[in-house]
Formats: sequence, structure tokens, C-alpha cells
Amino acid sequence: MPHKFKRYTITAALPYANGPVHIGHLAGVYVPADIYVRYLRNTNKDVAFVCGSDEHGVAITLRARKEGVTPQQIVDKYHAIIKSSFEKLGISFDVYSRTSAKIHHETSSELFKNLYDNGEFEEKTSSQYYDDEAGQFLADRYIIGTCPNCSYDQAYGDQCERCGTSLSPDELINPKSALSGATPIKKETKHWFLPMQNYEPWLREYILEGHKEWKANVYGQCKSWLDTGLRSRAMTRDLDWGIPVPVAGAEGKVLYVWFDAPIGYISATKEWAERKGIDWEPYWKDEETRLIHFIGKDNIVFHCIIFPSILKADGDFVLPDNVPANEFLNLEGDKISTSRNWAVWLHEYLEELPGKEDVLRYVLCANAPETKDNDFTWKDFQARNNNELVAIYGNFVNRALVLTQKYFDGALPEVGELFDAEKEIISRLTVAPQKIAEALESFKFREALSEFMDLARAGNKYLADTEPWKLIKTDPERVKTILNLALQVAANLSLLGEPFLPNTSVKLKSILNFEGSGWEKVGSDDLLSAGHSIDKPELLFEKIEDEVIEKQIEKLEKTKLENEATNSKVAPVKEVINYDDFIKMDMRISTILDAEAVPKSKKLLKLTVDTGIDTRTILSGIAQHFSVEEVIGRQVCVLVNLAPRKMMGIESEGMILMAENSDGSLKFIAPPVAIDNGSTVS
Ligand code: B3M
Ligand code: ZN
Repeated sequence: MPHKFKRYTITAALPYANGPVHIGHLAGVYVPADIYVRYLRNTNKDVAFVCGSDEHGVAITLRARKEGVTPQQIVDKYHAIIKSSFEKLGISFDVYSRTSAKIHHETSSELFKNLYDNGEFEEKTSSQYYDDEAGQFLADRYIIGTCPNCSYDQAYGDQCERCGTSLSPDELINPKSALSGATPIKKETKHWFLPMQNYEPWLREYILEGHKEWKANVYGQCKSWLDTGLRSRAMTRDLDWGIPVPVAGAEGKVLYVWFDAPIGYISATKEWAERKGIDWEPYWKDEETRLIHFIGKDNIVFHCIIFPSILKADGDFVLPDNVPANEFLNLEGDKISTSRNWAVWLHEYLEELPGKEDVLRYVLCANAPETKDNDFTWKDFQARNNNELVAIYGNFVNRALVLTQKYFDGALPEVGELFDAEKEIISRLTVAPQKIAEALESFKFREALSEFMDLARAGNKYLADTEPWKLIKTDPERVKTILNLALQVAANLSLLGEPFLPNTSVKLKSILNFEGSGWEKVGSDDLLSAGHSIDKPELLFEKIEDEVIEKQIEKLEKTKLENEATNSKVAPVKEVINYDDFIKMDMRISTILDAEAVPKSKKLLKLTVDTGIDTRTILSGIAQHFSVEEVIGRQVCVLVNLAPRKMMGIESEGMILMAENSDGSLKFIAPPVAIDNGSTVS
């Protein structure tokens, strides 16, 4: 099936240039895409691997406002960071463009104009929030008000960040413009809609019938969109940042970012082709081109439903043949979040762990969220490096090299008689490439990597089983065979590992003095000929020590503390009460005479309290904050006329008043100096 294609156009989602790239982006999109493309190149396919920065949309303008700079400054800054960090990780785009490029503005405008001229759009007028002071329509994110669900007063028009509810601007109580603070008014505005419902029958055919092979998560999401029914979607926005809508009467409007962004793949291809002096069109318009989009799961609808509809409406383009979207990667058990700075940022990783590019690629592939969300932890990162890369791949190669150096002065010995162990390793070597290729072709990157590692593991086992370091005394002929084969396996690993661990492959090839490339000859036990001389051995990987990992964990812990400090908001005010309600409470200064843990309760302490009126038992939910020793002898404030209540079989007569700090810690309410027990509080 894959052979019917003459060329490949491989796209990786355009990252928003409103922040740097993190490990979630890498594991979900860029590492698998790069592995796939390197595999295609190794098998001599004609490939265009395109990507670029997504520089339009509200996300960019919001970030600019937050940093107090222009949108252009924002995209310039992050485009540079993203581009260079991808390069350093070895993500081998043929072109990394940006949607602010002239060629992209032209390409998008032209495509919009084509659809417009073909009568593909519906023109509709609707009433939208408008800021009269700023003279501007307001995107959902630019409207701030009180959440109808949790009363948080800084909720956005599309979502409440406190309780997570997704909202529409009309649901906000007391909406205000984030631009001027003014109360927005409703005003009529015209937009151009793509009637998605018209494409539905065709989309059903194209996806549900035509692409049953798509990953279950992708196919399932498409099916559910289609079954729910599609509606017209506005392809234009009232915003002052983006590509102007190229039709009369659309002044002050720009193309919807999700209209122009995927067209960025086409513009990037044009840029690349122009640079190479070749024609871009076959990469997008020839039936024998296989178009594949690598994306994260939040982008499925745009790549499987909306963009194909746009391409189809235009008429000339090939359609995505596969969209192997991944799920999400979490970090240490928590959702990765740019706004909470909960991420491992690629540009920081590259600086803090220099020379460990392949380790990151390895871990992110081994742990890729291919079928479900997955978790990245630094402990796992360390374990995979130390127990897999170092202990298996690195160790095998090193032993083969060192022994060859030691016994044969670095010259590849000749193969002699083959015993069972030899036959076994040769057969492993023969089948491995096919297994890896099959997994790659079905976008099972984890499986492909594990097949690759299994070959290294087999090599390691071969040496452990045959023990050439012992045989050298009794059977040097056999040792020649063993080391020859071990080095053949190593040479194969350098080729087969290239898509996953490109830097390691370069290093290994140089130590082996091996000039082979590509996958044409993989699986052969004759990549290196007898007498071939290898270079001085060098370790492929080094162990990662605990300190390195601890430093990273500490960094994350610090982020967590900072977030708790900034995110903790003062609790909303309760409803108004009158003085009569207040004076019903009888609060007295008291002293805790004794304290003990309550069996089976993590939270409660049983306190014996002198209230000045009597000595009584009070249960208090402070056990996780204070030890028994810490509370005995303390003066506290007690609500003494609270109706008694039984908890864990013990009757509690009153309540100790506590203040809860924004970080959740508790402090006693107490007089600053000792006073008589029984003193009233009012
Ligand atoms: N910039 C969204 C994202 O990063 C978006 C992808 C565009 S792909 C054409 O999730
Ligand atoms: Zn809320």
C-alpha cells in the first residue's frame, strides 16, 4: 500500500509563536514526525517536511498585551526561539517558515478569494460584543466577567480559568472589555462562513468509508463530529492582527487563524521549493503525493474536517491521507500548561542538559502518548537513560568495540564457523529492519523503537552468552566470529537508529569508521568487511546522576510554589448578615490543655480545652497541620455555643477558629499576648 506513492508531503502542526515549545509538543507531534520523515529519507523517498510558526490569532495578541509589547515583537521573539530549539534537537524540517511571511499572506488571500469567487461562503451578519471606547469588536478572550458557575470575577468569555467551565461571552455576568474596562455593547458585524454541513456527506465518504485505517482516537473523534452534525463556521474575525480579508466590505477584518494556519503548510512548501528551484505544485496537487499531518489531539477537527473541506472546495488539492494525531503528555502527573509554566521547555532542556538531545528524543518516543495520555517524569527519564540507553545499547556497542580493540588491534576479524548463537543473532538481525519498518509505517513509533532496542538487547545477550572475554584463551577463532558479528550488529544499529537517535548514529558511525547510510542494506551481516579498522572506542551514552534529576525536580517544585502563591485568590464574599446574626456567636479565648490523635482519622485531633467556663472536648481538623506537641498549651479562640456534633464516635462541643492562608496552611486565631480564659471576642 505505501508503495503507490511517488512523493510525500509531511506536515507538523505549526506551533503558536506565543511561547516556546515544550516536551508535550515534542512527544505529540515533532518527534514522531521527524522519525517518520527520517525513515522515509532513509528509504529514498521524495519528501517535503514542512512546518513553521503560527503567528496569527488572539493567542498572540493576548500574549503581546500581557508582555506590554506589539504582536510582531512577540512572534519575532518566539519564532526565533522555537526555530533554533527545533534545529538543536535535530528536528529535520526541510523548511521552517512563518505565517507572517509574505508568501503566506498571498497564498491564504488567494485561496480565500478563490472560495469566495466560487460562492463557497455564506455571508452572515450577527451581533457581537463591541468595545465602544476602544472602537473594536471583542474576541471571546477579550471579555472578562463573573463566572455563572463559580462566581470567579475574572472569567474569560470562552472559559473560566478557576472552575474550568467553558463559556460563551453571553453567559458572563457583568461582562467588561479587557481592552478598556468598559461595558461592551452589542453591535452587528458581517462574517464569511464555510457551510460545513454541505460537506458532511462527502466527509463521511472520505473519512468514515475511505480511511478506516486511521488511528482509533482520530477516526472516533471524526465520527463523533460528523454524527453530532456540522454547522457553518465563520472563516473571518474582527481583529486587527492577521491576514486582511481580501473582499470588499471587509475592512478591519482578518482571516480566522484556523483558516490561514493550515494553508501555512502550502506556503512553506512554496518557500522550500522556490529555494530549491523546483516546482511546489506536485507536492500538493499530484495524486501520487501522500499528504500526512502530524498533530496533537486538540487539532483533529481542523485537520480532518475543516482543512480538507477547504482543500476540497478549492478543488485542486490532494487530501490528507493520514492524520496520526497523538494524545497528550502530562508532566509529573499534571497537565502541561504554558500559563502555569508547568512544562519542560525545549530551549531550557537544551541548555541545562547539553549533549542529551537523543536522550530526550528517546524518552519522548518510548513514552509517546500514542493511544492514551501519558506521563513524563524525571525519574523515568533517568531510568530510561541509565537502564536502557546506557545499559543496553551503549553497553553492547562498547563491549564489542573495546574487545575488538583489545584482541585485534581495532581490525575487524574474519567470520568462521557459525554455531547456534551465531545463527540466532543473524536471524534477529535479518528480521529486525522489517519489523521496525512495519511499525513505522503504521505510525507505531513506540513499537518501532522497542524493536530497535530489542536488536541491541539481542546483541548484548549474544556477548553475555558467548563470553568472548573467556573464550579468547581457549577458542580465539570463535572470538573472531563473535566480534565480527557483534560489530555488524552495531553497524546496523547505527543505520536503523538514525530516525530515532540521529546524533548517536553519527557518533557510532564515526567510531566504527563506517560510511554507510540509508536503509538499503540494513539486515545484512556484511556491512563491514574483514580487516576494516575501527576508531578508538568512546561511550555512546553516559549515566545520568541523581543530582541532575533532583535539580530538575526542584525546579518544578519551585514552579508549583510560585503558582500556588499567584493563583490562590481570596475567597469570594459570603452573603450579607445583620448584627443580630453576628452577636449570636459566643466566642471565647481558651487554652488547649491536652491533645491526642483520633484513631482512624487523618484529619482530626481531639483537644481538651479550658474555655474559662468549663473544660470540654473539641474535635478539630488540624491534624495534618499541627502535631500534638505543637498545640498543647496554646491559647486559641473557640466558638463555644456551636451545637455539639458527633464525629468518629466522639462528641465535639465547639469549634476552634483558624485562619486559612492562601497556600492552604492553617494558623490559630489567638490574642497576641496571654489573657484570661473565658474572655469574650466580639
Ligand atoms: N497553532 C494550534 C496548536 O499549537 C496551532 C496548530 C496549527 S496547525 C495548522 O495547538
Ligand atoms: Zn468558574
